[in-house]
Amino acid sequence: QVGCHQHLITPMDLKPALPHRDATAHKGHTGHLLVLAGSPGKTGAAAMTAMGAMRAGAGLVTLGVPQSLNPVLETLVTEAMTVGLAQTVQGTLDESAFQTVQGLMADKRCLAVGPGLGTDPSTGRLLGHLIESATMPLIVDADGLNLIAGNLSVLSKKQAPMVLTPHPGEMARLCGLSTADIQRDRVSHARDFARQHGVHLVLKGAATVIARPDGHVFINPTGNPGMAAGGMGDVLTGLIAGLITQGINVSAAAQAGVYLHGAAADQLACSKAATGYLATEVLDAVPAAMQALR
Ligand code: NPW
Ligand code: AMP
Ligand code: MG
Repeated sequence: QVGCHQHLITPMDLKPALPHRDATAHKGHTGHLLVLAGSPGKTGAAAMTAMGAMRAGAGLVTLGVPQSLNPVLETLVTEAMTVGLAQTVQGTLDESAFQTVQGLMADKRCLAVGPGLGTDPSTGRLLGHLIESATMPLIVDADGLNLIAGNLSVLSKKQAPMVLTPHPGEMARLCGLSTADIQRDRVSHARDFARQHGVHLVLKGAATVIARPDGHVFINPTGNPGMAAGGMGDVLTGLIAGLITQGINVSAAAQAGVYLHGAAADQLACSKAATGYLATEVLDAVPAAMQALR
């Protein structure tokens, strides 16, 4: 215990929560995730989110991207399936993709939205429709957070559990404060937001704070400054979504995803170098980090 209703995450807590796999398991049992991500210049974020879920053990991943980017994603991600969706003139996802996305959601266990998505208002309206209609857990990151920052009332319309994964800059936009304000009292800001909006709030950065809707807070001990590099957060979104997809509860998935992400990066900081390792290398290190926890 690190204070009233604050808990430092330990491997002992996570071990029983990790997804269990029967000897007879097949990919129809291990869950199917839908990821909506990417815009021109930000295809890597979409690819790393999809791969994060596969590295966490999700059975199937479908990645929905603006249609002009589909050929790029088909090449970038081998194991995930991709779908090209209606796009705006700027090449970001368009509100008119909603009907197609609704069809795609039918057999999914989780929906992850936001990495590299861009902040076009039409994409924002699409996200609003998704929050209102999704009946499976929904994780929102990066530009998905920037899109809801001016319209937090949409969170009261959700039907399903939601996980929000802001870095301090995104949290500042969500709260209408400065990054310095957020960093001064990370726990209070995370807890207050989670309680007020009934979401699981993952406030990233050194000692990531995970706040549940009931106000309970978990602090992550893994991770290192080598993670201050592009793409790291996109990998985390995929990990948490991939764990939820395998059927573990949303709070446990958020804690385990954050812990494993940091543990994989710590392994690289030891075996490779303190800085300069890549987000895609963290992806590759995740299965061993998970094995070490079992
Ligand atoms: P400051 O300067 O301190 O006030 P942005 P982004 C703050 C995609 N990507 N501790 C800091 O604010 C993402 O998915 C695509 C403290 C900083 O200047 C998004 O969709 C990639 N402060 C989009 O790009 C790879 C922190 O936030 C500001 C902090 C934009 O995302 C890259 C920057 O945040 C990227 O993932 C910390 N730990 N962390 C690809 N290959 O496709 C952040 N801040 O303006 O939200 O920009 O995070 O790069
Ligand atoms: P993003 O800014 O969305 O790419 O996310 C960055 C990821 O790297 C988050 O999971 C952060 O918690 C992690 N990270 C960044 N800097 C550090 C640090 N100094 N110590 C530990 N983790 C970090
Ligand atoms: Mg990010």
